[in-house]
Amino acid sequence: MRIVEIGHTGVGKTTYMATLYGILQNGIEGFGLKAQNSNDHERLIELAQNISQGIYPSATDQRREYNFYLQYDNKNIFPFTWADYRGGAIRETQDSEQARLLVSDLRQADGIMMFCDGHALASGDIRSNQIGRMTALINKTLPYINRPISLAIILTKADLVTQFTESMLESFRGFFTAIEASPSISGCILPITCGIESHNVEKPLLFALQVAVNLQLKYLEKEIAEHEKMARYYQDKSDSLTGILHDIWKTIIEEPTYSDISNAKYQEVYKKRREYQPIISPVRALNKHIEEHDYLWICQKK
Ligand SMILES: Nc1nc2c(ncn2[C@@H]2O[C@H](COP(=O)(O)OP(=O)(O)O)[C@@H](O)[C@H]2O)c(=O)[nH]1
Ligand SMILES: [Mg+2]
Repeated sequence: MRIVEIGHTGVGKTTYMATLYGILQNGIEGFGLKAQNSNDHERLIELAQNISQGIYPSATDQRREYNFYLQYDNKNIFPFTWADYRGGAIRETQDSEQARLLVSDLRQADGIMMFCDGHALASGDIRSNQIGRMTALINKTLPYINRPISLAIILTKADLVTQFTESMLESFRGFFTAIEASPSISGCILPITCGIESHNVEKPLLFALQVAVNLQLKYLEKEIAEHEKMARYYQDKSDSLTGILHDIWKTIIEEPTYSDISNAKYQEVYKKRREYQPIISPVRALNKHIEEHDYLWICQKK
């Protein structure tokens, strides 16, 4: 699973990722995040500890990629990659290396998190967020995406905003319309705070996860149905008179009988069901979590 975060410099991407990592060390709804690289782990934990004391990170100016394992019940469920872009990439010309990487990353993403400085937005400072450029970038990418993905718009520094109003969301209207019209893209917008007191930090991740995990479940269901169909097909064959004769002959020449093939297919079904079982309850937990909370706007595709 790949998450790409974009947003202008200084809006709070690194702060967010470190805070999230810190929170997830204790797990949420059974989910956890573990850096594959121990240096990343230490760096993120240190940043998270500082942020929780009100000490924010210094600016990053590089694209950084973090490789995590997503865990459930302390077991790795799948690898999880997180690309954190330096804000410059969204402003640069077509042929800059960073901008090229960003576009290709967006096309491969399972989840996009778009960061906007909520405080700047509330103060009517649209320019410092580069919302127009981000929207243009994403709109350029959407036609290449035909699988379910999530797009979470994160309004950072919510602690500095008394209230988010409808009119503050005006610059996102086009996005809402596009997502509502898309058959496969789920979207949401919500305010978050990172600092001594954090708020809503886990929600954008849970939202992205729900979309990705539901997709995985759907694939598995389809695979199980196909195996089951084949198993039944060979069982019916082996039950017929010609099938019985065929199987006797195959037994003599020591080759797989219809009955053997059918059994092998049933084994596959059994194996797939065991794969499927551990994801069911996490998905339920996520569904519950997402329904329970208030987003400024949310649109989920089933
Ligand atoms: N008050 C407040 N300030 C924040 C919050 N998140 C980030 N900041 C401030 O924004 C600055 C830039 O954050 P950073 O994560 O480096 O932004 P990035 O360039 O997008 O990675 C930080 O140094 C903080 O001063 C937040 O939730 N609340
Ligand atoms: Mg940063």
